[in-house]
Amino acid sequence: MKFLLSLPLFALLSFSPNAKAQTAPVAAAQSAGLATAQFKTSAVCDMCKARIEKSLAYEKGVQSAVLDVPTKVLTVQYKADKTTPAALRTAVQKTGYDADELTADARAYNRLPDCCKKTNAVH
Ligand SMILES: [Cu+2]
Repeated sequence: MKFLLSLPLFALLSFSPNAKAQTAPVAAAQSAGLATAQFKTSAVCDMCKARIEKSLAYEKGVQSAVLDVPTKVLTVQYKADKTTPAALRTAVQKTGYDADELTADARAYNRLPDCCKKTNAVH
């Protein structure tokens, strides 16, 4: 009987440190306020990739920006209290590329090298 009574206590003692270890990283991610957004762009090559990633890296609140050339999808990790997906889309437009349904800023687009214009297929 004594053994049976001590079991739940033992279970509590041994499981609570584990529970803490599991929730800690989640809590840390939440307090940092990191969010992820993905945009379909009009990038066609590695030069576009470098241009967009560099441009987004200078945007306020951006943690990381990675463009996948074959799918043209830009994945941005950002601090949710510093910027918004709308602001990030605008940054992509100002770099000369489409972002989802938004069309590239015309002046920025015209400054792109010919090989980076969206009339070109992905290469
Ligand atoms: Cu390009």
